[in-house]
Amino acid sequence: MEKSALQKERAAYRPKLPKALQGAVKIEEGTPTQSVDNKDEIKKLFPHTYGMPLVEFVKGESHPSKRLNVGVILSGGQAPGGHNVICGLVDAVKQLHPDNHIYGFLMGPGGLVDHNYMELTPDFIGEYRNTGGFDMIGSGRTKLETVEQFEKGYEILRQLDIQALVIIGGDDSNTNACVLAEYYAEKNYGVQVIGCPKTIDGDLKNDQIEASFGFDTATKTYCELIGNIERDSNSARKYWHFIKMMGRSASHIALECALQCQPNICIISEEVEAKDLTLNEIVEQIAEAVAMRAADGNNFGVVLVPEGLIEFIPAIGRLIQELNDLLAQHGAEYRHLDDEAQRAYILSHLSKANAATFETLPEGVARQLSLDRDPHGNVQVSLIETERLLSDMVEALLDTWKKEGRFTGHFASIHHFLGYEGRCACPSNFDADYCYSLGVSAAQLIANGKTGYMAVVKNTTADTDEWKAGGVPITMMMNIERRNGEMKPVIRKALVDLNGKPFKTFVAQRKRWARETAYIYPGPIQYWGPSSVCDSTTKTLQLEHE
Ligand code: FBP
Repeated sequence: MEKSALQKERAAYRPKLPKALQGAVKIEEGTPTQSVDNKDEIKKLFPHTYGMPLVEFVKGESHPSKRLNVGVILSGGQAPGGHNVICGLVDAVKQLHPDNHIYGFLMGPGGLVDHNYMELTPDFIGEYRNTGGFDMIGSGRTKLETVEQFEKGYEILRQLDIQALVIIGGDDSNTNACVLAEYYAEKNYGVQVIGCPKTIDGDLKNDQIEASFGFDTATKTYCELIGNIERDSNSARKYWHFIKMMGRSASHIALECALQCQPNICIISEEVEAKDLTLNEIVEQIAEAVAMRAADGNNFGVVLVPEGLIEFIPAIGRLIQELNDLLAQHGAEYRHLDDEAQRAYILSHLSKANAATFETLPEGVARQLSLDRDPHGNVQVSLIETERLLSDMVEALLDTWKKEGRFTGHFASIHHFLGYEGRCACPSNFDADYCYSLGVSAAQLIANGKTGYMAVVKNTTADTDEWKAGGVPITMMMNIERRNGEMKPVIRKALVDLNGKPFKTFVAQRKRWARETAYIYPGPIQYWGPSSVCDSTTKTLQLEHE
């Protein structure tokens, strides 16, 4: 692999570990836990993995460890730092016993089912230390959910004499990790399953998980680009930039970038839902800011739009719910019809109110909502051009206002989508350290015989030395939700908390940002230099832990 100068220097970086993980480790167990909701149902569904205690690692004495082999899977969307989780895992598992072997299943959970794997030797992983991407073993979105898949997986785990499997994924993948842990425990197969909290979206967090890895680096990457766009906009003074931000349902990424860059407008989907705003009301709010700035002679600006917005507009949300059920029950009947026939089929099967909403949507958006889902049943919001939809509607409204004499300025828009360009960035110091620590924690959970746990590292706003590592039972984070027309046990997704400090800090300033040009230019991620720059955490994390 040919390497850039940065890659060569970065390879030498030694991730910092919490004190408790720096030498021999012992485990401290807390009291039994309960799920966040639907306690009786979750307990019934997970009899072997429900109610286990929280665990924390503290300094201990070294004991000889029994030999074991470990498998690892990268699941779902890429997030900076995944390679470091694997490096931490491999280093720690090899330290437990030099004859231990670690196998990576290729291209996501599908690699386990289809028996595609490779051994991860120290030499091989050495090439990937502190690098972004998931290309070490690839990733995929195959959903592990059927007994046939679990049994196919078990075949290869037995063949390779693997006693523990680590699944590095988001909320859906960790939910499936827990189902798999329960199944293997029920069958007494002697295979432990451990999860690791990954996703740039930042929505896998709760009282036990402070942040999902990748959020720090991805948002820093986006902030550099937003800052550059803001400066361009303030230099040319002729464009309104509409920037769609990745992040699936939650608006954590958009909010973090707003806190760092102070754009003129940032829409928060969770607020749109809470205030029951319509698409027209959102458009009107943006147009008002455009008109207000134009009155000051500022015919330019920057708008951040979370990619999940469309699902949170209550009328569209209700439509999606009904379309999900329709797709689950009758998808096969209309999936292969031509566009026109499909539209007619859907319209004739929807309730009156939802059919009316469906009819108002541009054809491409309507098609996206009615058909394509990822394997976990999520609407593929990254593919919907919400930023264009909004700017077109703003333009139309401003045209009307112009005729009425209410708008005298000039409006020209440019569109961007910031998503994929942040998912494989070279991990920030925070993510490099955090991920390596998660990998070592996963190894320690395995060494201590745990299954159905997610590796966690807490106290992450303190110095790395003071971070606390341990594990949280996955069932503790679960509740029952409707998915693909069925009630299912799932990890509760963390949306932006409208009573939380990050949102409140944003609300306290947004009026000023809309009117003035209060941009901040964060610049690129720094890997060396003053700690205030290269070791800083996200604003979200800082505000949540103040
Ligand atoms: P995960 O939840 O798997 O981490 O995925 C994150 C994400 O980047 C979302 O923000 C985005 O909506 C989605 O993946 C895009 O999916 P794909 O990579 O399949 O296009």
